Amino acid sequence: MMALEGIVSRIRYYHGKRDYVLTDGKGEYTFFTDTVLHMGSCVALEGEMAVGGLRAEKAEIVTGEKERGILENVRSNIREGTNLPKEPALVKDEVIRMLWPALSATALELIIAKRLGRSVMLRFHGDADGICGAFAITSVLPCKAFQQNSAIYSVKDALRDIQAIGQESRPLIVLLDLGSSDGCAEGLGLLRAGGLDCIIIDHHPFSRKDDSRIVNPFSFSDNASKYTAGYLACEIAHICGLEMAKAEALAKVACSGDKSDIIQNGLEDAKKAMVLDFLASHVSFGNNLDFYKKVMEKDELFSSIAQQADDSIREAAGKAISRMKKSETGQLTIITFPLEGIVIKGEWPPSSKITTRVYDILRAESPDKPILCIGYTERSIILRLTESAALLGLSANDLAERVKKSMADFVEGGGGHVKAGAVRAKEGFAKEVVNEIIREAQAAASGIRR
Ligand SMILES: [Mn+2]
Repeated sequence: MMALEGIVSRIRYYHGKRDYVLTDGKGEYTFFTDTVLHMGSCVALEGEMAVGGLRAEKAEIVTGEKERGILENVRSNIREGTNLPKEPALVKDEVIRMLWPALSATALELIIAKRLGRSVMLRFHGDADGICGAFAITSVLPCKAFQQNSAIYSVKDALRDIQAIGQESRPLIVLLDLGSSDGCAEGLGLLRAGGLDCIIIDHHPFSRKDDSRIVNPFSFSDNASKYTAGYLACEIAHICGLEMAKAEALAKVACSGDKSDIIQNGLEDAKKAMVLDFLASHVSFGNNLDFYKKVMEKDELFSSIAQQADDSIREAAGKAISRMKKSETGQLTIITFPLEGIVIKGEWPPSSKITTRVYDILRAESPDKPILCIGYTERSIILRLTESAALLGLSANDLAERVKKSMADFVEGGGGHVKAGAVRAKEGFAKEVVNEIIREAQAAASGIRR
């Protein structure tokens, strides 16, 4: 007689019959029983070894205290049997070293989830960063993956997900490139109340720093948006076994998409990111990962989509240039243009891409000129400035921070880097905020001359 305790981690159906795989965290055992069991069931088996596996005479479903004990045992067996790398592979700076315990703990959770056959749902943000991260995670963990274009995980989202996988085996939800900002607290609270476990991999500013389920570089730095969620997911997937070359290739595109230089990325990465952003803005929800993958693999399709995406940016940039206003303060040239009517919210091309294109054109015309370029819609204001404008002491991030303070009633958020930034204004107040940014920039530029 042989006895085994563990979790049903696989069920195989054939010819109207089924057999099971049980894991105790050390090994996996095929067994047969007449008792009907489900994925994730915690069971105690007794039986004899037979051809192909254990013939269980007794298969008892264990619940309550004993179940918790067995589950903890299985988890600790997996933990002990798993060799995790000792340090990050893609980025090794101080912030990522501080984030490393959270990154490897998350990777371990995913490894355990896979071994236990947990029912995992991945919700990824619908842009190049989120999609690349989703490619990485789904390559190491089978999950149902869905695109989400809002960065806020709402009560509605939570209810939908509870309904979708709440009844399945030890459900786990992974939110990627969304979910940590304060506006998500209610939705997440509901998920947890519904018994759904949730892991969040994100790089948006957040305040719930005591929440151990949130992996977010803002825990350790205020200048953390450059550690993109897609990059973090690649680092995690690499711990879970994704090959270094694949992890790095995906992380480059993710970073390119979010204008981050933590990993060096080039023109090819930018092109891939553009195609993913373009696709994601046309296919707004559902499981599109397979489709995206196909496009990336088919050269001809990829090139023609890249061409189309690029053409529409060029066309929109042309329209923006025809509306351009120019002002000069000392050495600094400030260019502004409204994007109203050129940009349609949620559609291609977005205001950031158009503004960048106008900026690229202006910079190509006069490479050494200090230029601040501002494109704006009713709510969003995009800032780009040239290297020589930065040398005058200007910073897009500073400008954003200043109006956040001086126009607190009209500005919802903003930030960025030295040469690129964005500000979100309350509906209808973008023009006022743009004027204030211009005044700040002029003051900064003339301050330097004095
Ligand atoms: Mn992102």
